[in-house]
Amino acid sequence: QGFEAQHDHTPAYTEQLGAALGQTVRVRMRTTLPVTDVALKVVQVGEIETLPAQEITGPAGFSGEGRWFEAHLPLHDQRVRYAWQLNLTDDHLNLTALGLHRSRRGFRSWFQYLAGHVAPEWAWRSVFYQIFPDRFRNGDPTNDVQTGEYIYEGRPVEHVAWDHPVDAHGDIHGHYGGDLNGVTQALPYLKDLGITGLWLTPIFESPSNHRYDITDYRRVDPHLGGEDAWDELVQEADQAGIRIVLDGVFNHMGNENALFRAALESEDAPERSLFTWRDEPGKPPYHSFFDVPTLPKIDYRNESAVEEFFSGESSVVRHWLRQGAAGWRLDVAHMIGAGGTDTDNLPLHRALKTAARQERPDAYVFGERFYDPEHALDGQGEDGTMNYHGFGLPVMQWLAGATYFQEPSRISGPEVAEIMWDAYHALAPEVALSMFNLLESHDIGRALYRLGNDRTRFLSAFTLLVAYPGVPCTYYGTEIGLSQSRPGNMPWCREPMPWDESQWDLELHSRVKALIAVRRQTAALHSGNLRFLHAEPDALAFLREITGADGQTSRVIALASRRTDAHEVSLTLPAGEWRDALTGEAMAGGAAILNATGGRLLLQH
Ligand code: ARE
Ligand code: CA
Repeated sequence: QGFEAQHDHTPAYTEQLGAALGQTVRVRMRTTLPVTDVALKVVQVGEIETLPAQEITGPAGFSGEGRWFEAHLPLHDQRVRYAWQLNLTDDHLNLTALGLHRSRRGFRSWFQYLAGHVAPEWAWRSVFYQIFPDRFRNGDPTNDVQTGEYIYEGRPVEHVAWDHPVDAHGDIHGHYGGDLNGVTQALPYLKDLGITGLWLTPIFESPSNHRYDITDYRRVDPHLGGEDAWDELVQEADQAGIRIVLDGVFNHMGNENALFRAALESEDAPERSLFTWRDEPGKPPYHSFFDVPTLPKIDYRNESAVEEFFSGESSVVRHWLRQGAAGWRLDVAHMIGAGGTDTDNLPLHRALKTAARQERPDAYVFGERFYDPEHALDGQGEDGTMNYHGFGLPVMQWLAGATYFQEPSRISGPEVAEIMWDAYHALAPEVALSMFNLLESHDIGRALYRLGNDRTRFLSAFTLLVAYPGVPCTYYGTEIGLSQSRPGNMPWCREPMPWDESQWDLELHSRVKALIAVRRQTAALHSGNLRFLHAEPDALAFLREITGADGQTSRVIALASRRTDAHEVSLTLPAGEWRDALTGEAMAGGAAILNATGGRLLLQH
């Protein structure tokens, strides 16, 4: 009671992340318990090895209490699980990622170290902005798709005026004319907002407005400004300190792609084996994404597909990293493969990642996975995944009282905290920090809309977004209050961005900007650990903490509520002086009653 013990991945406690297989890493723990001695327990093949820990002087400058112990963690496997054993006079306790316990708990709660996994740490410090190019900004009207310019899925495409809201025209056939020239023009705006990363949904030559049906993976769509617009964007973004992650559509290609055309032309075409063929009534004669005929599935049992997209000397993955992209988001990552199960296909994902890292050592590669991603996150494949399951979906279900399908869903604060905590500690810390966090996207309803266009509740959600472990990404237009005209997911969540500032929610914009600034300035939010402090049906709070090698500790508490009325929450703040990041209000550690409405961030340096 009242005793504590601490170990985590931060510099004071873990000498280094990403050390290579076969090396040894110094790990430390601190405790206020009256221990006689401390040991490190490491899972070795077939047994648990118990290694001695030496008492050491804590890092200079460390102001917290307790004695420090250090042990040498041997990296004998890609993932090493370990826990601390704290021996007392006639008893012992165990310290795992879940805290202090009398029993040693299951291995899933032990600390984990990934040998040789180099995380893209720049992404931890970044704030991303998702752009759906056709809808963000029209920088060059001369490259717009014209009405009737070509036929797609049996219907002529249409040019839609920018001020025309998305309706039936906005789906698939409607092109608003947004382009990369527009993104370049908006860089000062994005920089001012605090954005340092962009995720662009597909930009390669394609007939639809979403461009997930790629005709040519090596050409930037001329309707987006072509390669010239890309080169200019990359250069100017670099000047503005903004990196760009591209959308890799590798599970399927577009049915107008030359490879697929050739495969259709003759039964003997070598391209036939890039696809899988079938004969089922009512379905296309080949496997495709959700049986959509325009999206034939690529079969990676064919080595030439692996070469063309991933491993080859000038593969698509390598090509665009050479052209200035900073990483890849893998569309339907769980589907990309060679016909087997998702797990069978993991070696292919590792090959993709290896190629990307050879080309750019800090390339950020993350997969789109709506559900359980743990098996794919061992550090050798994807750096992280889109964090729908462990962040965006539960947070929004809690705040909105509905899933994004508008199904009612009663989920309370303690349940959300449990779902998030469970998803977090299942991953190695540097993987959890590389998860791509989002509240919304071009596939699911806009967060603001799902929250009844209520700015207060939205700011609660956004507070959680900037404070939670992982890489925060906000969807274009969210910051100025862009919403939807009717319920549902796509296409309603893809309204064009209004550039007439009289239509903006300027109050929202300044709050979002302030929260982004706090995220960018606060080390604990980039790479700190996570501990939930409090959860009640309408409110929750967690702590992020980092102790540097110099012993300096930085702490942040995020507090969020789903109520719109002034709403008080009782919390026990860790000792020391605290300051509200936005209002500057000072408060002392200990019992506190705080108004949680709209979300808050409290800081301690
Ligand atoms: C279009 C229309 C749809 C229509 C569909 C079928 O917009 O209204 O139902 O055609 O005719 C892209 C376009 C979409 C397009 C689709 C097919 O962006 O607009 O749909 O191609 O032409 C699941 C997958 C997830 C996937 C989503 C869409 O698991 O990986 O569905 N997301 C990626 C991209 C999409 C993209 C594609 C895949 C295809 O991000 O933008 O679509 O390349 C629940 C379900 C999930 C489902 C999720 C979201 O959670 O359980 O399985 O995700 O909802 O809908
Ligand atoms: Ca245009």
